Amino acid sequence: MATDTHCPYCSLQCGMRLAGRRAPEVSAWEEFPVNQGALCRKGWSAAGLYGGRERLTSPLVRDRETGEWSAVSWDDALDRVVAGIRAAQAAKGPDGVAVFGGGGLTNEKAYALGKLARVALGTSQIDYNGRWCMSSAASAVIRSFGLDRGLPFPLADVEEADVLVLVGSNLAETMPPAVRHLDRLRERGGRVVVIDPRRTPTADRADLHLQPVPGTDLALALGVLHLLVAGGAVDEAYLTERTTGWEQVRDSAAAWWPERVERVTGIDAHEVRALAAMLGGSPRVMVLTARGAEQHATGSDTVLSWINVALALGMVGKRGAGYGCLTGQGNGQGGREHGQKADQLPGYRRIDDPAARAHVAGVWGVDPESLPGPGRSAYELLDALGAPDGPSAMLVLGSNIVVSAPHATQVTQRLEALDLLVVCDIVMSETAAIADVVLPVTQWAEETGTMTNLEGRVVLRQRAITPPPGVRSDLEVIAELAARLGSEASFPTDPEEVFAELGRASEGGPADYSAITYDRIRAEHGVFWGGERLFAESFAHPDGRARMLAVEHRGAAEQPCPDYPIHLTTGRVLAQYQSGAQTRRVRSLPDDGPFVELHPLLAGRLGVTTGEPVRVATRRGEMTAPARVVATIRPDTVFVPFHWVGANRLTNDALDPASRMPEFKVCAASVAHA
Ligand SMILES: Nc1nc2c(c(=O)[nH]1)N[C@H]1C(S)=C(S)[C@@H](COP(=O)(O)OP(=O)(O)OC[C@H]3O[C@@H](n4cnc5c(=O)[nH]c(N)nc54)[C@H](O)[C@@H]3O)O[C@H]1N2
Ligand SMILES: Nc1nc2c(c(=O)[nH]1)N[C@H]1C(S)=C(S)[C@@H](COP(=O)(O)OP(=O)(O)OC[C@H]3O[C@@H](n4cnc5c(=O)[nH]c(N)nc54)[C@H](O)[C@@H]3O)O[C@H]1N2
Ligand code: SF4
Ligand SMILES: [Mo]
Repeated sequence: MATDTHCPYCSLQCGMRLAGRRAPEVSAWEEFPVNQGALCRKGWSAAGLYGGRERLTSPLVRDRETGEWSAVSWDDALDRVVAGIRAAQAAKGPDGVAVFGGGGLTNEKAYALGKLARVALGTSQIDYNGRWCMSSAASAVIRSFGLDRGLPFPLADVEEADVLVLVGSNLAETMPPAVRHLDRLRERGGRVVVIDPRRTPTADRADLHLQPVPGTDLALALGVLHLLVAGGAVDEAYLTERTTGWEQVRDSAAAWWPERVERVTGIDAHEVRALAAMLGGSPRVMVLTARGAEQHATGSDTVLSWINVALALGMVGKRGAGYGCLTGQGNGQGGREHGQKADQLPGYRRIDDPAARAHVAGVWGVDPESLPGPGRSAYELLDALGAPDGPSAMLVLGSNIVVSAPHATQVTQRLEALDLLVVCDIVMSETAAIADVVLPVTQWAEETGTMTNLEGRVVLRQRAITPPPGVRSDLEVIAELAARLGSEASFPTDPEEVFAELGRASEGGPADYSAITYDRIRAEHGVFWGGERLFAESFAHPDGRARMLAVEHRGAAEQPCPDYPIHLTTGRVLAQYQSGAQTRRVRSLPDDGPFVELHPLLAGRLGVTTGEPVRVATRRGEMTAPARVVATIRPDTVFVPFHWVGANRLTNDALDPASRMPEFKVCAASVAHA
């Protein structure tokens, strides 16, 4: 018998069927609407996650002097964790212990983790890797629309657009089954625009590909807006009826004539004009941003600038048009709604809102006064570890920080400065490898729980196979820790029970799950929170209007200079996922290690050819990897994938002031033949 479930990886959460009791066999689940049976090669090979030998099946503790690991019982491991937490809190108060979560965790886990932090540990110091993913888009849409749901419409609406603008998305490699929507749109006569410093497989499918200098998307948006105003293409009636702030936004674009845009972005003025003409003349324009536009110290302003373009055209709320952010991690959406974020309580409530505190404290059966306030954001939290006023113990669930954090060498030193690092994982990730205690947990096909996909559709991953002996679920680990810490609040371990509690805690909040049940999800192929389409009639601000906010181009935090003359950008390849902790262990996926993508002109200057070692250095560190010489990248830019240790030794930890997103997508580098 086969079980209907979803892929262990990205935010498309493709439906799949699993059969086989010991090791799962993946087959298509044609009826699930988002992917209609299609999977990318990571999905097809997901059964390889059971690569046996590398799976952790016993709690492990590491001797700090010898570095040796020994297997211990769960009781001993948990006692050691609780003793370490107590010591940290005795020395530093409740905030002496930190919690770091992940956007790949189910809603139930994210919720339980936030509750563990606020109730059982009493710490404000919790945040998660979603801060490095879509936080810039989230902060922008909360300010402009008043509510954050990645796509405020089903993904298939893409097919109805006349022009689709993808700003910094390589979805042909990052969510391949979504490509069919692009193909259908073009079959209908619609056009696709891709804005990316590289001509990616996604850009190969575009009618117009603009290749900006990394970090200049905001200037391009201002230039487009300038031309829309000049050409009389803005929708004045919509702006009057549905928005506030248009005059300031219009004025902010006044000085962005195409030749100035060309100087800043490196995109020919005639291409800027072509884009504006295409947008101004189309009844349905849809703008989608992804990490290329967002992972910058100016990421949230960049998203605002593209939202302003969509609003000026009167598109937001119109079917087959508008603005959306393509989330990334499996539960990138739900993971940011239920309280593992430093400033947040379940239901996307704010932790500094007295009414929200009272409601959630009521569900948890605790005094609202006992709940801590907002804590540090992900990078700031990691940067404070081991500092006099920072946490000295940390619990990690669902992130491989050593590989994926910016300025990773420094972050790794901070992790090593902790008195206690505890990692719950499936495998010995690079972060687990420097922990004091590693707790082996169940994964994906071995457990049940909900995920919220990129469209805000809550889906159900169902247990299909029996976990190996020796592992426990994250929910069980959280509950055990809470009990040992003497918490009086209840921590259920049955996912459906946790989901029902999450529903009550989220009730009345911006992301209200109270009407969603496992049975409804099964019956309806997922349930959208807030409804299928948002903003058709009004926005989520009290006056129902969208806020247009004027933003200025600032550019990358680190500009090229004689010592570091090249732009470095980072991102993904199709066959690997994130820090690679999971996919590098799937034997049927290619694991060729990192590479440096560079243009023939640059390669010629350096005297390197494909396969030869290239050294890339920035103010923070260096790495060497084989060259991949391709004509598809800007000659002033190099690209390194971050699925292996290396890329993040180089990246800049400059943060966006609103979202606290690090600038993963651009810094200044020197490149040489190694
Ligand atoms: N294969 C695979 N798929 C994945 C993942 C994975 O690790 N592997 N991870 C998932 C997750 S968590 C996420 S967040 C998504 C990410 O999905 P995407 O955002 O599509 O992926 P990235 O490769 O990070 O970045 C997209 C593109 O941004 C471009 N870019 C770099 N700098 C700039 C810039 O300044 N401006 C513009 N306009 N573009 C720029 C890069 O060249 C790259 O092609 O993918 C999800 N899907
Ligand atoms: N240079 C550069 N760096 C980046 C990016 C970039 O574009 N460039 N992108 C950023 C983005 S968008 C993201 S999302 C991050 C992602 O980077 P990470 O936060 O490192 O994410 P993963 O590699 O998915 O790590 C998940 C870890 O949790 C484990 N795990 C999986 N499922 C579970 C579970 O259910 N429970 C527990 N306890 N563990 C589990 C996995 O084995 C793995 O070790 O990287 C960021 N870093
Ligand atoms: S696109 Fe994403 S969810 Fe779908 S099979 Fe690939 S990794 Fe899995
Ligand atoms: Mo992400």
